[in-house]
Amino acid sequence: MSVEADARHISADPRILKTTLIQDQFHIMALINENYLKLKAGYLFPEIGRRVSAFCQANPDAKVIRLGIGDVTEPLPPAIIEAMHKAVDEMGSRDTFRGYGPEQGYDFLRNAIAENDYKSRGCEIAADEIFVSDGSKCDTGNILDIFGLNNRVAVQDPVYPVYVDTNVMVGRTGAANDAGRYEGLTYLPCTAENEFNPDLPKEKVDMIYLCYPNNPTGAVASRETLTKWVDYARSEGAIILFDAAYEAFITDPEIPHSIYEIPGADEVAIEFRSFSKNAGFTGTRCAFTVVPKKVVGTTADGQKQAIHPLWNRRHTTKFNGVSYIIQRGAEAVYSPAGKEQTASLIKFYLENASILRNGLESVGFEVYGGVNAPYIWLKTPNGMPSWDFFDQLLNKAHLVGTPGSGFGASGEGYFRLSAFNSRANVEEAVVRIKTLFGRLIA
Ligand code: PL4
Repeated sequence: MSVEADARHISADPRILKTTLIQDQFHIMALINENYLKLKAGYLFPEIGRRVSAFCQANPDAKVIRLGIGDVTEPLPPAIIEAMHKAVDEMGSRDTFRGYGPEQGYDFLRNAIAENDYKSRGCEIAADEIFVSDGSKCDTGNILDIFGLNNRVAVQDPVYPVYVDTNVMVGRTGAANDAGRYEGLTYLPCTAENEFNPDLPKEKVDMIYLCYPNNPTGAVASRETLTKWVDYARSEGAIILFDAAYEAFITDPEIPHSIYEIPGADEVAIEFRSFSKNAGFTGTRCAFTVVPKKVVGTTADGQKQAIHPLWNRRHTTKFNGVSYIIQRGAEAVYSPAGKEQTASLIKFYLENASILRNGLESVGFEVYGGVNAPYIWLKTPNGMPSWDFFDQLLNKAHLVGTPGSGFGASGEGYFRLSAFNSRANVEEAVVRIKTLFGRLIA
């Protein structure tokens, strides 16, 4: 008998025996991660892309305006381009060439972030608590590597789908029900009735994703709201995963830009930030995650364990750093010229949001968001299902948006429009909306 076969026969664990028998039956094929089979349909954004491509193929003359996926349209600001050009030149000379950089990011960028995003707002975040990465999408998914599977996780509903899908992938959930909600997750409904700010969970949860300014609803969290969450996390031993990808769009001076503006948050919160939307890096890729050294979890036997070294270990083992050229570009976001130029980019997109909001309101839509966020969240007419509204808008006005149900069950009956587009396209979109809908409310 071979060593492998022998090992199979001596296993006392019936699950192992079952597994090996199945492997025998299928000629010892590699087993898959079956959690992926629990995922409902495709990932939202490729699904929108698929439907739009099919429409464009069938209607090649249609001038489709895309307000669906939140992707920037305006070029990188000149200060950033200049810094990147300089960095390219450095890479072309033996004296200044760089190979692998520190996985956590170059000090020049980590220091600039600590100084400008945190110290300037009174938050004591040290440069070595900042981990530079190639995107918040990856970071919000990858962070799950360092947490136990038995944690109870709460998500806002509707929500950026990455949080839910990555929890399904790692095996923290059961199957989805007909509404698309996965067994094992705690959903926190965000609707017009609660002004898109959910109540605290009724059951104890261990990890909570919060996204402010919110994708998709455009809601923001006041100091009071954030304090409520920080207090909850501190009293329940929970950790908040705070996604602030749209922080730069906050216009209300009373709204905190970072969760660390709340006392005690640096003991319970991890914050995700991105250069994608403030500086136009969606195609260039640069972001960062803040893991304060004071944030702790526990081992199964109750020992306290800091999260920072775990994330440092994960990041340095599975990631090889963002390109030097890109990090120099990100550093330039904090230069005087970079600050001015990125501020005018944000102003431009917020003006787009205002044009969309006004246009929709003028024909009677109930509209939210778009003031401290680049997303408009509207109620579909007469409670129309959100994918039906998507089809109607695409077929009759050649406009693409994102169906609210794609963000979660509580998003049904809502629809998201993105303000990331050229001014001409946004104005044309409003004309088409007015033509298609006339006045909804007489
Ligand atoms: C489509 C709350 C957009 N293919 O660019 P990153 O990775 O630094 O940031 C991604 C991200 C992180 N956190 C929040 C976000 O909303 C996003 C980007 N979301 C959208 O339309 O909702 C782009 C989506 C992209 C994706 O799958 O992320």
